[in-house]
Amino acid sequence: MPEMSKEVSEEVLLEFPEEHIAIVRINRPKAYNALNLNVRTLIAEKFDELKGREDIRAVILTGNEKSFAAGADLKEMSVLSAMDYYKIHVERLYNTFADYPRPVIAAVNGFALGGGMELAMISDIILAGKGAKFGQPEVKVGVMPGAGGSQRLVRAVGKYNAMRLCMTGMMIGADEAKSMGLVCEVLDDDKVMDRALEMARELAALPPLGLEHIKYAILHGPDMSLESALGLERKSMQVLMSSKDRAEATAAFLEKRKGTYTGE
Ligand code: CO8
Repeated sequence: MPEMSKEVSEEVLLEFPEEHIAIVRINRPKAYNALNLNVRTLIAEKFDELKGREDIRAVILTGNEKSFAAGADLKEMSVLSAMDYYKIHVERLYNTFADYPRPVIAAVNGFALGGGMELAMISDIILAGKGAKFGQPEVKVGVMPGAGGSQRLVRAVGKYNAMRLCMTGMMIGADEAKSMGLVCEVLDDDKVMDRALEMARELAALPPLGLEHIKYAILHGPDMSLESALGLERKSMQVLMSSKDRAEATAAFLEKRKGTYTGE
């Protein structure tokens, strides 16, 4: 990896606003949070760090008010040969985030384009400001989505919407993205982070093991046969039945009190 100056190393910030919650914030405002190699590497590093933090139960991935991330850094990419690009192994960086087992909320304001939309789609829940713009414009620079943009998108919104977005490279607004099932909630632009924190708080108060198993089953089940996926679901349910958190959650319900969970 190249040497990183302090300024460069702060292109992605890891914040802990309150107990059990982390924010991964893309911080490259001069380039609309375009994803250069440093930003991609730092996002992977932050999620790697969070994997070792059992106390963190929900993560918010966000950018700034103008841009979540405007895609790959086109200036940096323009000088890469195919072999340079291959050797970067972008998929390894994205996989470090995709493998993160606990809930991730993408809080999107402004542009989520190309690699930026791909990052949002690796998240589990997408919240967007009214002014957010989504798109997979790779075709306009002679390539195609290369970090899950075509594959996660078709699984999220179906063939025809995925074809329309990837083939035309058009941008769509938050309401349209919600109507096709990509965005979960559309909020006033200045309320996106408040809502993301509120949701993260709700998630952080739930049994973490249950959330991990739900995430795994929903991510992996659809690529299996229905019978295998139902088996995966059933086995996960059986594991959860033997967890301390299940006993505590049931007792809390019966005793009309709030449960406290350890993830065991
Ligand atoms: N990469 C590098 N710099 C960027 C990027 C980007 N993706 N997006 C914006 N910037 C920079 C601009 O170069 C400009 O910098 P400067 O002030 O130094 O000239 C600054 O941000 C402001 O940008 P604009 O002046 O263009 O601002 P506007 O408000 O007019 O427009 C947009 C904002 C709509 C976000 C516009 O900047 C835009 O369309 N950006 C590019 C979006 C895009 O196509 N992203 C890439 C998608 S492709 C991908 O992610 C993977 C494939 C990459 C393959 C590359 C092969 C060469």
